[in-house]
Amino acid sequence: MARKKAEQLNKKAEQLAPHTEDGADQFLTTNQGLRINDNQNSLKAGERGPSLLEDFILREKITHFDHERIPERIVHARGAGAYGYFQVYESLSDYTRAGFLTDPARRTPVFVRFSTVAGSRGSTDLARDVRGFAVKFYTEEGNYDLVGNNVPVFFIQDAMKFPDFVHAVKPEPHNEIPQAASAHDTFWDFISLAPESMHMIMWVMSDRAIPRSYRMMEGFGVHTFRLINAAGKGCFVKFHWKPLLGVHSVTWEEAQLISGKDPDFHRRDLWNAIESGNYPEYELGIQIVQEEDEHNFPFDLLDPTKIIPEEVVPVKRIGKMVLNRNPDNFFAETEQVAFHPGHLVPGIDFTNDPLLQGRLFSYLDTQLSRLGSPNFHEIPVNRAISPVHNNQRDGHMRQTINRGGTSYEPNTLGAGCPFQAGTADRGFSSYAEKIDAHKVRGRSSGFFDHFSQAALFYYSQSEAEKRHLINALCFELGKVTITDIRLRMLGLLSQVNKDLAAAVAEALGLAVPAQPEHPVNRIIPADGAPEQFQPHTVEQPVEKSEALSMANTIKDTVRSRQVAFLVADGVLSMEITEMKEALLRAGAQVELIAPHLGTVKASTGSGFEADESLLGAASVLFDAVYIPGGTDSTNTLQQHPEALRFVSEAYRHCKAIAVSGDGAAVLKAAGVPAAEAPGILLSGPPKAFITAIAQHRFWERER
Ligand code: HDD
Repeated sequence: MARKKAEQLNKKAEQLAPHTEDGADQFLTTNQGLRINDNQNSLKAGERGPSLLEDFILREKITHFDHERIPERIVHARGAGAYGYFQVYESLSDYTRAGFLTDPARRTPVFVRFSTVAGSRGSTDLARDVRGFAVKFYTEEGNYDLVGNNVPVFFIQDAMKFPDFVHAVKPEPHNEIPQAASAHDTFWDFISLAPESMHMIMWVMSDRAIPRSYRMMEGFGVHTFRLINAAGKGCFVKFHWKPLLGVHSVTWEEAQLISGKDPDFHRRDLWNAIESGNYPEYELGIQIVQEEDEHNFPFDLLDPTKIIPEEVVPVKRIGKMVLNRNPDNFFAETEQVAFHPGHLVPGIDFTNDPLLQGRLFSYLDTQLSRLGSPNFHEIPVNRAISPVHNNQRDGHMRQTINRGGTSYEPNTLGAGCPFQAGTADRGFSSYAEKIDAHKVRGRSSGFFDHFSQAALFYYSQSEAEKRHLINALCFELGKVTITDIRLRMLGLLSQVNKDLAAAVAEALGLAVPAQPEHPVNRIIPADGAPEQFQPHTVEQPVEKSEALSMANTIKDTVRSRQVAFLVADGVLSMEITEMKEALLRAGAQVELIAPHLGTVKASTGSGFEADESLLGAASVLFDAVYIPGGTDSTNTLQQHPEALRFVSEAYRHCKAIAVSGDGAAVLKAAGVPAAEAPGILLSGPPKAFITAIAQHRFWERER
């Protein structure tokens, strides 16, 4: 029902329909439409004889199978996608002439793909990593792709270094170890020689790199882009996605456990949320900087390792994206979707950010090897909903049948068609930026403050977030086997924050080098660089930014949160029903976990069906735990090692736990110091539990 409604509202869904196949109630056929009468046996010379070469049905089937795989993405190979729509709240015509940003009546279909960066297609969702957040807007003026991440900055400033960076973070080339992890020598060797990465390192060592859900993370366009209005006036813009469920993460221990219990955790979460009508929602935000203010910041707007603090330029929320439909086929849609920062619409343009400039080459190029043909735009998920007419022809797997005798322009034989579009006809024209410069291989001197914003990020974190960040660095650098690399990292960290460096040094059993060796000599051109190109720090306009800490995020909803009820035979029925109803009303989801599957006998009534057994379930897959009373039930749970582990893990991971009556005995048996502990509710109405779950975590329990 929900799917039907979403489809009706969406031009993209209409366009996909004729390409969508459904075998229900249909005969099995070959790819040529021939009905097959035996799909179990190959054609043989006698029942015990050899197979015959003439078996075209067998050959077609096996040939297709042999070619099922395509190269995975060189980065962002692991991902999950969904369809939905975007709608702007009010016209942004002061800034841009992009139709989807100026017409509040328009619902623009979107396809979004979330991803990790380093791991292979089959790797865990819970790697410590940046998450990709790529949005394809199927606008009426052509496809617009906002290919961003859940972190607002990047590791490097120039695309020239991207292959080196990716080689360093990917599994090491001699033994292909480790998978989907940055905790290894080559990554930290590279980072220790690239001080420009320090701001990004703060983000990826923070809990932002282990999100609770794709639905609970921010997205950023990262680069400064440009908006252009109908009068041709340009301004700079940074794009933000703000999730309406708030920004939340799991702990590193949880992430590692989830990787074993359910490596598809994020993918499953996204899928289930959409199937159950809990549509992920994000507001699009923009930070606008007028051209005349370009140089009024202590950093360069073109430097992708810098943010504009929200306290300096507020984020204006301009519209909402809702994801309301899962793809029908993972390969056809999520795997074959092709994003490209160069897919632009009139009213939006690039800046000279040197990272962005390199990306403009890379994404088109990579689709040619990944999808195998310049006709990848004809794959249904990639097709624009606006008409496509040009003189590009032929190539592998061409699907369009172009009519007419001309495929060149200008022409008279085809009456000059297809013809160019002027601005009034929504033709794209590049922003006429004035450029008068020497051709150089170099960077602006404004790019060399590598530490101030890293320090700003660290300083803006809550105590718990700082602790997690330090622990992450200790974990990662602990996996490094070369002492020199660790020392270089301590040198760099000490330039971000002395306490941070000291804490990491202590865990590594090292001392912070007194004179941190400046590794910059390794990254500047062989001819050396003058003083202003050496790393330096510049005072920032703010000391602290609230927006950088997840502690300040929205904590007012339990919508789609997963709550485990631990129950056994003899459980008090009333205590289940009352709590369950309250949680469901608040939008949470409940699963009954019992020592055995099937019916759990209750104190009264016919009992309850268990959703999972304690053997199959795991606390890390839930947001909160409830233990209803009932002497037999709680006695059984107290004797059950998996029940005790469930509870003690939930406690260690700082989740809300509620008990009723003698449920408290289970906490005691699990070694949970219940009295007075924040987030542990020994009695009280369901409302108190709901408020506690909405808090996400009680980090104060960590100490
Ligand atoms: Fe990239 C994929 C995001 C820098 C080259 N990138 C890719 C995806 C995301 C990003 C979300 C996955 C898209 C999908 O789901 O299909 N990339 C970023 C961001 C960057 C960035 C936010 C910096 C701000 N990327 C970057 C650089 C280069 C690339 C500097 C090369 C010069 N990225 C690629 C690629 C990929 C890609 C090789 C792999 C698969 C693909 O493009 O389609 O072209």
